[in-house]
Amino acid sequence: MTDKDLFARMAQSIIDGNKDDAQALAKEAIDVQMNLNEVIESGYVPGVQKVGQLWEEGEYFLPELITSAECMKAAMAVLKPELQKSQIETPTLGRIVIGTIEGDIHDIGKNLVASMLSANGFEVIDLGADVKIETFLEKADEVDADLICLSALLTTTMLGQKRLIEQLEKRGLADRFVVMVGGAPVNQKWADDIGADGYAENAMTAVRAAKMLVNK
Ligand code: B12
Repeated sequence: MTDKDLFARMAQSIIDGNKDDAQALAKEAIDVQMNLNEVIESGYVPGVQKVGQLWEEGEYFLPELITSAECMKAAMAVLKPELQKSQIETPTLGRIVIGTIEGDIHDIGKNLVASMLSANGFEVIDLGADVKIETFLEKADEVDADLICLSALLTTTMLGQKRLIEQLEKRGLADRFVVMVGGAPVNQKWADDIGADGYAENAMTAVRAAKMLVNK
């Protein structure tokens, strides 16, 4: 079976909501030593994207969405320990506090970004989803974070990214913390408009952007 066939089956396992298949395919990818970053981005993520499309077209409803999200998490649970193993054994590149903004429970994309950052040598403190602005600020202060990463999947919670940056400015902390934003409705223009230091479209580019931002 080619990599392309395997990617297609991974995507299908998410679309079908078949947790056993999703995990079995992840194990197979590890056994045959595939590039796991590629497995996530080209195998499983297209599956979640297709589910999003089916939901938008009215073909899928909330239960299917939830089942697919659980499948994605199940596959990631298999892949994550392997990703960690390949983590570069060098001193940390920087300390990152990451989470999804308050009012938003979407965490698949945020988890992917957190896993990739961690696998690429950053120390990642993941606050989870539905995180209050105050919690981000307290944690960033407590661990002396180099970078705060904010995920938002809803147009309403994007505003929380803006509010956090406003709070940093209000408290005279804008120069102390670097902020990177992301999430499906977020783009470079939004990042510029709200004064974020960085933006990345996906987990791979987030690693590149984070490296640049902490070296600034
Ligand atoms: C799965 C899903 C759910 C699951 C979430 C499960 C989970 N644990 O995350 C469930 C079923 C729970 C859910 C619930 C809801 N959802 Co929903 N959901 C989705 C769906 C289909 C996929 C999202 C996803 O996981 N994508 C795959 C990941 C890999 O992509 P991603 O999240 O974009 O992340 C990538 C990048 O954006 C980036 N990234 C992400 N975060 C960050 C952070 C940083 C710092 C950086 C640099 C990059 C970055 O990198 C990631 C990896 O490549 C989207 C549709 C879509 N097309 O996006 C709707 C969608 C986001 N949901 C939507 C809605 C409306 C809801 C609900 C309000 C539905 C309801 N009526 O109850 C609730 C929200 C509840 C809440 N308060 O949060 C809307 C949002 C509309 C809007 N404009 O605001 C969407 C767009 C669907 C639609 N078209 O209507 N949802």
